[in-house]
Amino acid sequence: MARVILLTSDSNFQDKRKMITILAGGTGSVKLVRGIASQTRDLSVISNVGDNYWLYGLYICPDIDTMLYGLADILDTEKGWGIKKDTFGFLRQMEMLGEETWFKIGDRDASIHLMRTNMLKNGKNLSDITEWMCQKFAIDTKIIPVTDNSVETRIVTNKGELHLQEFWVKYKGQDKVEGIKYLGADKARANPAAVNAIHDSKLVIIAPGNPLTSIGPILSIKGIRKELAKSKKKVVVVSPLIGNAAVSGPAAKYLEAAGIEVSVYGLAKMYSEVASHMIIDSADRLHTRKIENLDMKVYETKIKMKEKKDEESLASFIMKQMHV
Ligand code: FO1
Repeated sequence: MARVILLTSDSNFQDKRKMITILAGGTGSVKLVRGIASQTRDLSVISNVGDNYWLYGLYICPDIDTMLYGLADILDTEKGWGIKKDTFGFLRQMEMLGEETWFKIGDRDASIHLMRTNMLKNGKNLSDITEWMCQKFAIDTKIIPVTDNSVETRIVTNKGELHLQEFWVKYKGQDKVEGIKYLGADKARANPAAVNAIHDSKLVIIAPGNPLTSIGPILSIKGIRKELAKSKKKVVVVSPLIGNAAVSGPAAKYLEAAGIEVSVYGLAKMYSEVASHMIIDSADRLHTRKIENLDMKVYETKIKMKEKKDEESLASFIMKQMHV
């Protein structure tokens, strides 16, 4: 009897039976994405766009770029953003020309923003540009901006409202946070590729990104939230908290301002509409029973990813528990 062997060399080939989608933004997310990417090629990443920022006429997409650099293994892992060993000649020149230089754009990093901005001006959308960048960096993982429309994360402080980058980088997160807004989210159209990725995946992971400034803007888009709620049974959240502190970054400050309890239980309540499983740190096991009462299945493990081997072992743990 003849045997048919299907061979494919198409790097875009994806086996939908095993496809994994990760909702991501920021440094914590990149570590987990790298871990999962080390085990499968059938991976899509839906990226936050809320912290995108226009500066010197350049369109900067920090979460997309951090993901690109992380997967291409050129990320400056000390800082958690930018390209390792980048130089800053461009920025020094901008300073000499009298511009503000609080946002540290490296020379190689600048070329990405420049290309992106030119491509936007030539009529391409952010999804096409990001796909092109993935090809240039020879990345198998699909990076999908959650929307091609503008959604801007604004931090409401006691001194007024600021773009996230201004609040966190320019003013070093000093002011009292009174709230968070996702400007444009109500009108933004969910990227159809993102909705399809959620629909087609066997497993959807909400990465351990900042719940309100990395994941929040993604969930603020109606089409995404609706698809996740429908797919809830295959959605797992990875906690970005251990105890009442974030593994990294200002998550606790934003959660407090939004009136959300800073604990894995507070997060579980926040995510319970769109997820049915949660990975928490073993140190938080006291909350397990309460989270299970929200009809969520809980898995305890070590969630801190200091080294590559931690990224890979957390990824294996998730895939094993979720039967992928
Ligand atoms: N974060 C900083 O704390 N300081 C910076 O000067 C800075 C520059 C920067 C340049 C490009 C880029 O893609 C990211 C950059 N970030 C910087 C990180 C960024 O502000 C945030 O961490 C993310 O937006 C949150 O995900």
